[in-house]
Amino acid sequence: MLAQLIQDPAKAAAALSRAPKPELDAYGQLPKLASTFDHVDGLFYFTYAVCIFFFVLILGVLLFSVVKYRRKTFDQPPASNTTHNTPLEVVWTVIPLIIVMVMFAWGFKGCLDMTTVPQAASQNTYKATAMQWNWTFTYPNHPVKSSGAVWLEVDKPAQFLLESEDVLHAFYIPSMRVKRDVVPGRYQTVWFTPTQCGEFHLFCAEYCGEQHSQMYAKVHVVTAEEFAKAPWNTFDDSTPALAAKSGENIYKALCSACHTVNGQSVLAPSWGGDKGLFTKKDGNVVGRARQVVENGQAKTVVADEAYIRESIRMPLAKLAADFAAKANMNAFGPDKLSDRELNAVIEYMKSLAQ
Ligand code: HEC
Ligand SMILES: [Cu+2]
Repeated sequence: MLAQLIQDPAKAAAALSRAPKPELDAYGQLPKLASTFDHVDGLFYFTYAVCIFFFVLILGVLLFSVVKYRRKTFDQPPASNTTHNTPLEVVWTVIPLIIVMVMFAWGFKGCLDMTTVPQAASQNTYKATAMQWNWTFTYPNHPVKSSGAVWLEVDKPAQFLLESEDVLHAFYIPSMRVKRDVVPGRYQTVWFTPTQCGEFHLFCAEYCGEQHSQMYAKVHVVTAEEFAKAPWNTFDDSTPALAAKSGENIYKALCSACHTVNGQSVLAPSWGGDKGLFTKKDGNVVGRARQVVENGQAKTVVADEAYIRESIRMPLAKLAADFAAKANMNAFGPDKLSDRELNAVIEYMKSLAQ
């Protein structure tokens, strides 16, 4: 949300610095970054050139005629009485028809190639799950998922199965010429081969609610060597400090669209500041009192681990009183946030205690 970005200049700066800066070629164009370029860019420039050619031609003839054949006196007779010219009309119908047929055939072939998944891609299938307002990725042969970023191996065809948890979204990687709607209740597929290492943007290209503009993820294209190290697998809860760090990463990927940690409760209760979930008392971290609504009844509870766990697994059980009327949080079940990940998030919340 814009207001939130403005209130938080650090977040705004981070969002801006996330824009990838690929090298442009001599014509100021992107180099070929994915297999899909062959089907999209040539046709795009062809259409563009045809449009410019006819724009100049038609406007030129028009301007020329307006000047040359304009009426110079009121009683000037028409220069010609011609009303039809059959050969001319056939020509200006047939030539555009041929051009449009060429565009159609070219586009249709590209469309077929882009929707026919080759075997190599289907053997390297990712799952991308869209939900308001983030992306989560499941990898072909790896148990650990990632949110907010995905890693691909360069020169290896990849297929994405696209699913939505809630509303219509769209999977859009402009620099790879990839775009497909993500429709709730069905799987969509899309495939491509990234051909250059780098960092690219994945956007949601279907307006899907308040935080739609923040629904983006990073696409990392890396070498096979780098990929084998599973760079997305950064989860580590071996010490409380590492768990808090891992919890922060989860927060950034899944929760920061609504929750802040700086004490500002704009879209959802903040986890930090003087209204945070935990506070320090005699050197111990303890839960703060929370005003909640349970079954329509207002009550006060202590924000302990049990309350927080319930708020994440079953957000509707007890609603934070200030947000009871706009409680829009999705439940994060064990399939989306494992128990260890949930504990890491709680560890992070505790690290925010003041
Ligand atoms: C779509 C926006 C949204 C997202 C994303 C979201 N939340 Fe929430 N959350 C809310 C709202 C709104 C409330 C207040 C209403 C309620 O209690 O359910 C809330 C309440 C909570 C509470 C209770 C807070 C309190 O002060 O009593 C916790 C804990 C919580 N969320 C944790 C999480 C975690 C962990 C994540 C990420 C894994 C997350 N939320 C993602 C909107 C969101
Ligand atoms: Cu979306």
